Amino acid sequence: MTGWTFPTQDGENMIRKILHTSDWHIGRKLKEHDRTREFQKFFDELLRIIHDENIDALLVAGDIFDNTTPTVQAQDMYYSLLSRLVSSPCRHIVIISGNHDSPSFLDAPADLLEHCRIHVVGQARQDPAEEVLPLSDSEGRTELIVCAVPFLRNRDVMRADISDSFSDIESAIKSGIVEHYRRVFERARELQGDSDVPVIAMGHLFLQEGRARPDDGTRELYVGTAIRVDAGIFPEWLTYTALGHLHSPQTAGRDNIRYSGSPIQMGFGEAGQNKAVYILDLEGRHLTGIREAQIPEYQRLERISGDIPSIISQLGELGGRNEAMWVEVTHTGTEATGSLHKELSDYAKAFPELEILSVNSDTPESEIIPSPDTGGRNLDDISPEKIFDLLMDSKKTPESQRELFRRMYQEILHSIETGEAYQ
Ligand SMILES: [Mn+2]
Repeated sequence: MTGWTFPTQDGENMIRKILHTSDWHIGRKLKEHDRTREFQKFFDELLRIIHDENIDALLVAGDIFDNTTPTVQAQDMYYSLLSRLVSSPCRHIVIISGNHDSPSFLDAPADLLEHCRIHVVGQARQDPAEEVLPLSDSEGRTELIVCAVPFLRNRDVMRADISDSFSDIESAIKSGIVEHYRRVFERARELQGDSDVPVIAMGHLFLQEGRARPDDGTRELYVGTAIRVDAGIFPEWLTYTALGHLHSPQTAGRDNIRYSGSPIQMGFGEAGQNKAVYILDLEGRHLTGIREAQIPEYQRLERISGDIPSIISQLGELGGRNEAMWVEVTHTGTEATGSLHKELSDYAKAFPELEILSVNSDTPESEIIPSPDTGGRNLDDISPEKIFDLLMDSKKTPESQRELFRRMYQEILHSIETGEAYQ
């Protein structure tokens, strides 16, 4: 406890613990399935951690909502959470917008929320220095400086004088982002001076060093391009950088530059993956530890694939666990799959806890409708019924399905011959 001269001598109001989270995507659905229960459970867990750990400041690095026009229910969840946070030990809450958010929607209640120590930066400020927030303790002394840089849209960084000097739009945008952050850090450094106040950066962007996974719900930052900037834009003197946008928890470039990732699995691509929030331990401006607090999987997601017998046996195995789960099925076999979703769902009714959310096919078109092997004979010399049998041979249609398909095929032939199909 020595060497602290600012903001307090006794250290009573010092910032000791910060919680970093992002990419909540409130209101997100999975294949049209509501996820309210999962959000509620995550918010309960977040509040529990804040109370148990005595968190001083909460940072939410963008993608608060899943879309720019949140439903009434999504807004209700957001404001209920904020009101619970106001009566928590957390003294400062900083929220920035992500690429999924509407900046103006987030900003609308900002003045009111400011009175509750909730600081929102939705729209990028004309003067980037205004995104630097000096946050005060109860005595009015600055105890934490947060660089709250929201997701930067093209229009926020494309100044006419910048774009003219660049041959391509991508370098112009990149350069605009770098310049924006540079001005933010210049201001933060000036505010910090030689005090012991920690400076934390926030951003919602794609760093060169970051990793996205397929189907993890991370939307491309810019249509047609994926602009990534170097982690080097965050200067070494920053205490920590709290990022949003990538959905798995990870470091980016340096140990104290991190993406917390989304707290719930965004898609089946993330089934079974680690979800977390980060807890930072601080002493003055020094980071003394980063801990990962695991967020449980509130809705089990399972992916299975194979041909129909394999899918059935895997469903039976999963169903036997008597555990609530959502399943994504990918059919990779060559059997006919016309009503597979319905058939599998009927089968899964035996397991009330198991719900099939989607059935896809990975089988190439050529395998679904291969050319029948006619042994070199001209198709005109073979009856349509025989051609159909050859087709089922090359598709390896199980014997049990063939009689039904033959009858259906007969009906089609009949309707073509009688012209009924064209009525
Ligand atoms: Mn996101």
